[in-house]
Amino acid sequence: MQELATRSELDFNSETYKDAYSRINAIVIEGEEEAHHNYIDMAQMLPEHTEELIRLSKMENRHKKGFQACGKNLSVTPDMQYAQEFFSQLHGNFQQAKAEGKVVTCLLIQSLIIEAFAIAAYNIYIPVADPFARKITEGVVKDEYTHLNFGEVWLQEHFESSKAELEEANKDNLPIVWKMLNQVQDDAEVLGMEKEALVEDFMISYGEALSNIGFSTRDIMKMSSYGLRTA
Ligand code: PL3
Ligand code: FE2
Ligand code: FE2
Repeated sequence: MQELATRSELDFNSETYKDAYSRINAIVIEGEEEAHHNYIDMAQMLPEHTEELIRLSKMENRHKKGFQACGKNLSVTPDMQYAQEFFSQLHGNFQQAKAEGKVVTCLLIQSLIIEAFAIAAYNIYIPVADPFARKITEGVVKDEYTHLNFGEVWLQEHFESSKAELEEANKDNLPIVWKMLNQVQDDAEVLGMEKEALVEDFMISYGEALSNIGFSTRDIMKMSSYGLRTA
């Protein structure tokens, strides 16, 4: 009910909407761009999965183009510098893990955290999006589930040897996600997206992934909310 009320009040051509969209659209474009590169990097780190990871990287590039079209459709210029700063900490952590050959950390950052964040954001966005962006986002979110699944399957198959590194990487990176969410909260609200819904959806996707990998309910509770209260 409330969602419908919010939606009918949205004016996709108002200056307020377009101003918020210039940042959110940039964040999504930058996120897809970084995901594209991250899968290319992981293709080199996991030679037995090179082909599949290159395939995923190409999907990310298509997602980027789709979201660029969404901005153009609303005559919005994405603020790419803002978006690069928005991702800088996660980006830095991924680069460091890559330099140290820590593929488990790379998988956690990209295939679990970023994909779960994207799935939450896109699912919450779809019902309040303009018709053009809704179509694009519906196609994209389907792909993101397969990206999350890649990380889940690999980590589940290597659970015992990855467990400690996953817990460590979760501690280092989950608090960054809560900060990012706080930072985007006001703009997301202008687009009709509630922070609580984003947190809830993220926790569901991320928690399910941790469960499929092999973590106990107790571990999942601890890990999926790490740093949330102090964010
Ligand atoms: C990897 O496939 C995608 C990486 C993108 C990350 C997106 C994070 C989005 C957070 C901003 C919340 C608003 C989303 C609005 C959707 C257009
Ligand atoms: Fe994507
Ligand atoms: Fe993805």
